[in-house]
Amino acid sequence: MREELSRIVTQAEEAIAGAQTVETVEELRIRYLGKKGVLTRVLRGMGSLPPAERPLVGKLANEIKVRLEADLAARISVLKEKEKERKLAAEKLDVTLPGTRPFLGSVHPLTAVRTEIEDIFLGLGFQIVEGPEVEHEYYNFEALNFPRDHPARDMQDTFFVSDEVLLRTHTSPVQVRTFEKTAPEVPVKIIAPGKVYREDDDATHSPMFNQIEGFAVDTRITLGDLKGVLHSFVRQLYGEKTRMRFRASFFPFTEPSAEVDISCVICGGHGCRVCSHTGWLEILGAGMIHPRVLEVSGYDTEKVSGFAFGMGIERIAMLKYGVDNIRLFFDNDLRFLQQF
Ligand code: 2NL
Repeated sequence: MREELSRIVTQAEEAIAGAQTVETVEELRIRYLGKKGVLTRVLRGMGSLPPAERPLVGKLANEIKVRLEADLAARISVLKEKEKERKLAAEKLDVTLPGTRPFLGSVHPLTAVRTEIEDIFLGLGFQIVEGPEVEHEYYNFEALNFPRDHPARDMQDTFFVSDEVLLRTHTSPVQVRTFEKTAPEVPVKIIAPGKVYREDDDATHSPMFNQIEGFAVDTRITLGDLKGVLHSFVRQLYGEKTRMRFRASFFPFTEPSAEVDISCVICGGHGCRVCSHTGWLEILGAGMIHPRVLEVSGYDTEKVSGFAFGMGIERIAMLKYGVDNIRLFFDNDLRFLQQF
């Protein structure tokens, strides 16, 4: 019986040492030490031993039990340790490896230019106001002193939604709406950026484009204020050396009206292809707000006057970045957009 027991110990210890998982160790515990296990089965045969040997074998069996239990526990802790190391190895991370570069978008050139223009006018004390793109004819034309038979009102130039509803052709309606709300309070200094729509489509005209208009109404606003504000604007946008000139022009909503040129940003005024060898580039239109426009909106033109100006953001961006086709801004070709 002693021999049998020692064979069992050798067998069990071999099996425990070879166990690769905690589950296998638990199975071995049941196989050798369980109620129906190998050791129990052997001890059941103790009855056939001479009574003098029984306590010795009993003591031996108990020692084996303690020994195997220690073996099992030791094996489990070795396996758990190994498992921990395996997990750590799997989680190993080389923080010095170069990362995968994330795909970053960029600001659209029109948005960049719009933001730049907005920031300049915010710095000059203007507030930004937005308004609807679908407008009533009254705000787009009537309140702005467009005669009933003005060609701009024609279906060929304006997208009509219904008889009296249209897609705004400029952002001036935003200003008229602001006048209505604030008149006769002064001062008001507002810029209105946003999309406008005209039946126009070629390399420099798109049926949808972005405009920024601005105006100031106060007591004693003069053409000098307009020139000062615009000169400050063009120098901030294009550089301190930029020169500016006013050419007499006509808009139904301003009197007097002017087209504003700057010295060519490409050749500095010497003459080149971009400025058609004139040295000048037209960048905006402006004027003193027509008294009728102010009166319609509730201002007393004996007491207040105002200036207004408007520019196309695409045109400014085309000159700034040397882009010769307006459609490039709307095609969303990444080869174009990634250059900004
Ligand atoms: C241009 C010219 C201009 C205005 C816009 C304006 C607005 C009101 C009253 C008077 Cl509510 N004027 N806006 C004035 C002069 C010129 O835009 O060439 N835009 C692209």
